[in-house]
Amino acid sequence: MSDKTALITGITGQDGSYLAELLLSKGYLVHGLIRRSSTFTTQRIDHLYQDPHEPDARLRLHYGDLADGSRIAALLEGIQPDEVYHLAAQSHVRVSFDEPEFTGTTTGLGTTRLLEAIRMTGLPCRFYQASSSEMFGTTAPPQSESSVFHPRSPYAAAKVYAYWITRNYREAYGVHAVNGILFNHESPRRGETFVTRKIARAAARIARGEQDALHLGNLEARRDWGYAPEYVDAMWRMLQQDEPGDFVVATGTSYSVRDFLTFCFEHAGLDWEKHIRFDERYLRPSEVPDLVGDASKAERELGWKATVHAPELARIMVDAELAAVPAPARERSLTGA
Ligand code: NDP
Ligand code: GDR
Repeated sequence: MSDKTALITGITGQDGSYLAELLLSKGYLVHGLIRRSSTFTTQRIDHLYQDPHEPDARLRLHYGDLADGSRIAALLEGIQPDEVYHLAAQSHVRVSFDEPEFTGTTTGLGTTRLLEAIRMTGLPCRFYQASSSEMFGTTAPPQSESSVFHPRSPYAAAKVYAYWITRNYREAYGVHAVNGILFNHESPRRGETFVTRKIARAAARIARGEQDALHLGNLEARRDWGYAPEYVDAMWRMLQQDEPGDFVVATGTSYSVRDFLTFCFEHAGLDWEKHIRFDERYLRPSEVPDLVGDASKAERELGWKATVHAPELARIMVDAELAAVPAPARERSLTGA
């Protein structure tokens, strides 16, 4: 068991929740940064909750925001983490076209605020940056660590900035900082407005007779979809390396949105063509057509390889929706998300 201390930003998100589980299972003391909001946003980590009044609680949560650099510095000073996993971001590509400036200040500059806090406090901690396959944009597949970036959204542009500032702090100040360039990864904990969860959720609701139609945008985009619990293991492995580096994490396979739709609806015993409606609000002003990752460096140097591919992922997600307690539809069609 480890006696290390980790700080996770974005602990209430999909990846943060799986990573917190993984690190707690390894014996880490886990600190999480959460945003203050008028309602609780901790549903994905409520099962990990530990009474903070207990002196040996292994999960500790702190209020803070990526926009607030002095708060981040104060937290780092107090927590003295061995490892910082920076996962927090405005992570929705379509929403980033509506909120480009906000996306820049959180998804982009948020990384600088953390790195600068590490530099100023002089902490010898290791730093993980949640970089994204979206940075490759229109670069032809397969995409690897040496592929050219061509960001196609304010989100992707902010992630390219964050990627380079992470490398800059590594080169300029010797921070042990790594970029995990993760391709799409999904799970039953995926946010409801990302396409895989939206489809899996609708398939279950239609099968139960709770809704009839699902509105979607571009069905031709191709993505390399993996399973989130496997991907957080790759994050951890990256920070255990003696030398910091950058790693692509992917399955190496690609499927279209239409394929994923077929997998989910067939698994729920449905014909998707009877239920799908096109809605242009879900189109992006510029799209990323085809992502397929080459994760051979991660396999070689981290001993990591994906085992769950899109067809099985679709079954996992639909089964989780079918087993869940029915909830009201929450398609936020006004925002195009
Ligand atoms: P989610 O959208 O599920 O989670 C995002 C997290 O960031 C949430 O905990 C959210 O808090 C937090 N957050 C957002 N804005 C702020 C802010 N201003 N201050 C503090 N916290 C904030 O993302 P994922 O778990 O899917 O992804 C994790 C990271 O990995 C993100 O950076 C994403 O861009 C990146 N990534 C994801 C991939 C994927 O396929 N999932 C692929 C490649 C990269 P709250 O709960 O309060 O909203
Ligand atoms: P992505 O994921 O943009 O790849 O970013 P998303 O699931 O939003 O879109 C995937 C593809 O599906 C198409 N699409 C739709 N998308 C959404 N959200 N809603 C729809 O109704 C819809 N119809 C079709 C999209 O056009 C797109 O081509 C995710 C995020 O997690 C990022 O944070 C992360 O960096 C990347 O994955 C890798």
